[in-house]
Amino acid sequence: MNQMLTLALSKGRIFDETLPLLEAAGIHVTEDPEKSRKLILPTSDPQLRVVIVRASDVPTYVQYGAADFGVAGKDVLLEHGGEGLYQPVDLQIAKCRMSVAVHSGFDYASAVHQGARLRVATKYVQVAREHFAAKGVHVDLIKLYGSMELGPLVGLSDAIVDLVSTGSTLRANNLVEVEHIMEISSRLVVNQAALKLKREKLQPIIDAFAKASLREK
Ligand code: PRT
Ligand code: MG
Repeated sequence: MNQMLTLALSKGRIFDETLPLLEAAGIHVTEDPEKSRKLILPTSDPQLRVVIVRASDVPTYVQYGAADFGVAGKDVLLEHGGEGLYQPVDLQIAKCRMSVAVHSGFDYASAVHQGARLRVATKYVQVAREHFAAKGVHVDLIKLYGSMELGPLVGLSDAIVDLVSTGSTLRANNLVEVEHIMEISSRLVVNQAALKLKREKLQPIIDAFAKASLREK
């Protein structure tokens, strides 16, 4: 039986922080995606290859079985919906938080208190919609695909919902965090059919990732 496995990763922090987990499973990725233009990378295990995709596309590749498993941020999974995905392990990598931020001169608390309708720019419309609905704050959501931080600076929006790790991007742009929505980390996601059909090959890797990720906590 063919037990070839395909792992979907995005370049950058997810790739970098998944490498030690792969190492813990005895797997080395032999090429650096930052240097290579290849989209399919071989590994030291002839039965495992890595495909490099956009972070927000990882759940889609795994959902359709084009990749058997992958690593995706909770932010990405909440927007995707997680349909068809088994999420066995919180890998505790690529950690950050999702927050509401405004221009330092904007009085968010009193705008909310007065029941003002707020314009909020974000890539995370599902999470933002639920967050403000739960608070009873009326918002017009403006979907962006990047550089949310610019929104309040040029009058596109009153607030943004974005990921924050060190806070230096907010500080550099004179923005302040006014609400903390949730903690974010990356999860292992597995195609449900692959888990059944390729369990013999997949389970030891899932177990090694779970064990190694305990050390990240
Ligand atoms: O960059 P690209 O548009 O290709 O895609 P992406 O942004 O979805 O991918 P990538 O690789 O940047 O992020 C992958 C995952 O890493 C995200 O889905 C998150 O789960 C996680 N992660 C962890 C982060 C951050 N930390 C983070 N700081 N993703 C993005 N950021 C950005 C944030 O959006 C903001 O612009 O970094 C900036 C803030 O960083 P600080 O350190 O200045 O606060
Ligand atoms: Mg990015």
